[in-house]
Amino acid sequence: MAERGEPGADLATQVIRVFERQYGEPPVGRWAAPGRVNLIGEHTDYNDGFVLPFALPQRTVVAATPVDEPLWTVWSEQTGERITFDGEQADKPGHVTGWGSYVAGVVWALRDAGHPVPGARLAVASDVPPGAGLSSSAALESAVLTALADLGRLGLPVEARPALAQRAENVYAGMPCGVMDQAASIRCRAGHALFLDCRSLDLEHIPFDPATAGLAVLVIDSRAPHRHVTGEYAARRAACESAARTLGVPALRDVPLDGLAAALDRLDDDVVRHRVRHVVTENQRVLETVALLRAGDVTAIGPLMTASHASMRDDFEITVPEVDTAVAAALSAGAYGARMTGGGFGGCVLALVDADRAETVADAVTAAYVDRGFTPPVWFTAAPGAGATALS
Ligand code: GAF
Repeated sequence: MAERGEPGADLATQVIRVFERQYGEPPVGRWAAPGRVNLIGEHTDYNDGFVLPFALPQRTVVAATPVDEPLWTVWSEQTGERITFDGEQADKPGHVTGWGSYVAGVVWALRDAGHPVPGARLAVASDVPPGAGLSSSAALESAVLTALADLGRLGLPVEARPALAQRAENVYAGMPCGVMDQAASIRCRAGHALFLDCRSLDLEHIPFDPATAGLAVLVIDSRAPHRHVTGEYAARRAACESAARTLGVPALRDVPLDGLAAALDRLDDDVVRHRVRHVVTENQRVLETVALLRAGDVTAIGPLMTASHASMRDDFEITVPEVDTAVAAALSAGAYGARMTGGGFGGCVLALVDADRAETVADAVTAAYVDRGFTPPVWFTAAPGAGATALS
């Protein structure tokens, strides 16, 4: 299996050259925001529940300079495209499409909230792989939001930023995601996982440094083709919201674990019962994972990760054969726990392993892929990195 190259290395320098090539002068500043993995707590965010992501070293870097009119020009080094939109176009959700919708969406969300967003020239470079479930869109939104907030001296509190970036994605780009990815990209701290209550947006930085315990988090990109992701995601969200209405609670977060059996009895659709069981048990697994990490017992979170995967596979039905194969092979090769991370239907698998066995476990996953005739996966090990920031 191929190992990905060293992330993040010289993107910050590269983006200056890219900006100069596009606009003929150096940028006023540079800002960066990371992709993320979620250690545990999947599809709990839009149910007002708990999540535990950490930021990746891979990040999106934006170089920018303000201009005097409400006009945004954006070059993407990844796609080799340049887009331009004005205030009127930014004010029409859906007008700018593709990757540009995440940029225009941020401008829209800021303007809609009454902020005097400056026009700007921007250049974007990123090593967050797109389509791998590592939140490349949230990294782009968060980097652009951080850049525009600084350029316009908007005085935007960091606590308010994730919800604005989420609105960009929900309303402008049309993806009904929760707040986890934007919160992770903006608020994570190096060496920590982010324990977030998605209802109150209260958060706690939980120390999480697998390397000091001789461990590693292996991130395996399943390379499964993403199919119908937005539609399936929206369907899961709708099922959860309708179940909450039937149960007479504001959100599934309000169904306690010891009230789960009674709640399930009140639902007459078997599929919906499975969805509810996933969310309620997953919230509990997040709380138990946090308790174990607070106690410094990192390997003990393995079984919770594996139980989370089983719940996503059997109850929430968001896994695909590639990720199930990767999880099973990683566990057989000695991982303490393994699970798919992110929205599902492909994306990445996390495996908690002894650091000196990372390659062996990755090789075992490759062998299982070869047996099944799947496209070979790509892997890297990830230590928790920092959230969005200005670069000096
Ligand atoms: C995607 C979404 F964008 C998040 O909000 C979250 O719901 C996640 O899927 C599943 O936990 O990444």
